[in-house]
Amino acid sequence: TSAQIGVTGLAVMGRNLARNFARNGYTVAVHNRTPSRTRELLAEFGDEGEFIGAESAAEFVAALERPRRLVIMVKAGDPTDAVIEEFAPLLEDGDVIIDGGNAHFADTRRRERDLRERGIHFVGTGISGGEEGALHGPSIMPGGSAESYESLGPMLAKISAKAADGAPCVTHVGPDGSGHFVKMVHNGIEYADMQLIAEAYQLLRDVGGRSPAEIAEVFRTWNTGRLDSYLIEITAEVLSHVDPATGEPFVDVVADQAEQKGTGRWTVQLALELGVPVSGIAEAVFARSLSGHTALREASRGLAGPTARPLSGAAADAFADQVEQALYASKIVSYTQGFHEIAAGSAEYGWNIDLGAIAGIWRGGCIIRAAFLDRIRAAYDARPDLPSLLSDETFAAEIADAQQDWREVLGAATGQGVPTPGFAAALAYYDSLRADRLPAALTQGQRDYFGAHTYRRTDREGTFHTRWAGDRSEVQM
Ligand code: NBP
Repeated sequence: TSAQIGVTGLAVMGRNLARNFARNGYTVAVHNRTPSRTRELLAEFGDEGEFIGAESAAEFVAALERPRRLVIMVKAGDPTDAVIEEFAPLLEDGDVIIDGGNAHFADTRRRERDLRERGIHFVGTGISGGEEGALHGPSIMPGGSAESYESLGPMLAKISAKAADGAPCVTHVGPDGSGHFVKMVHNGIEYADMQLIAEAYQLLRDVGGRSPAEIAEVFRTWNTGRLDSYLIEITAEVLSHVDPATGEPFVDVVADQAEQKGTGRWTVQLALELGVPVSGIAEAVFARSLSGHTALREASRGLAGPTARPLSGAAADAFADQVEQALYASKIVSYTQGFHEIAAGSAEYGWNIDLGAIAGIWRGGCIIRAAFLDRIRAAYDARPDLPSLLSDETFAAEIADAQQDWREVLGAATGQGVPTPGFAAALAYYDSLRADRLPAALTQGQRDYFGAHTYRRTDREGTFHTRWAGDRSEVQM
């Protein structure tokens, strides 16, 4: 027999992905640089389905039916190139390499171009959902040729997560780097979601006067409403956990320094290059970075601030409701920014990405899965050319309902000195977009003053400059 799919790289992700294919009835060839990992997989999980263990690259390739489909699940970066160079010479026209690692989309574009010239399809595939997702059903974001997706798509659909309506959480995102690009923005949105939740927690604690266990209950309630999502659910779990060693709330014994692996930073770097304001995601990346500056924080500890006056009783309950409104409104803004970046990337690289389909495949399996994504999908399905999620009537109406509370929460936060960079950036974005006039007019005037950068006028066509150093008369350029 031959295998319909192969997986090379059998650390946590690759191993679980291989098991997922096998459990779904596919014969899976498995290979790893260090062969002991392959043997371990066969010994521990060999009875879950049909596996063909391969110890060498040649054996692995020979085990695959044609066109060969081989999934690479190794550490992203140089290891991916090393593995491609090991296997590509053994492949034939029409074979398909699927990179399921967290590659930067620019690397994926380079690899795809190079392999296409050698007659091999390269499918850069974002996979979200961690270890558990890889085993039980991840959200899958493949980018590559339409031809390769014909045979690969049904297999990915089978192993993917299913949304509540049963739809598989996979779609052909578009050509070359589009899948990894969308995965990158997914992670950026994940950073923003996590930051907003963290700010909500801090507000409920410092302003709302609640304990972590009480806040866990608040999140549990929110999770039954429009904020229903994986991240809200796990937030309640983390907040209600008590440290077994000290009996203290777990959240109080964990060092308050959040680390990062880089996909959030990539999202912001790309947004800067594409000129897309993703201020919420940027604040989330900066908040993690600030948390790690321990010396700077230590040196700043004595700086002046207001005294906190925690609420209680009915006022605390009312405040919690307002925080829910602020969190929800800010979340709409984060997704608005993330989808703007995907639309901009799609336009820049000619990917023709269907934004509704992306919202659809994030409904299950991935870290940002949420009931809310169903509505984003519906908004883009109804109007694929929607300029922004904020221009969708339903979201606009919800923000209209939330905005006063959103402002009052930020008022309380600044008044009591609780940092809320995510909430604040989201509101500033919202107010900037809806403003009739922005002070950008003054900025442009300053630019003309010191650098003769010129300006346009509201009342006439053309480009103008004022002779600031001379008689201040205006010239048309
Ligand atoms: P790791 O990222 O820890 O990579 C370990 C694997 O890479 C092992 O199979 C290792 O082989 C192999 N490898 C390395 Br390292 N260098 C190699 C080389 N030069 N040639 C051949 N193989 C090499 O594994 P992971 O955590 O399972 O993640 C796999 C990929 O999936 C990564 O790109 C990751 O970013 C991505 N991802 C991870 C998650 C997650 O939750 N962990 C989620 C989504 C995506 P060895 O056994 O011989 O050392």
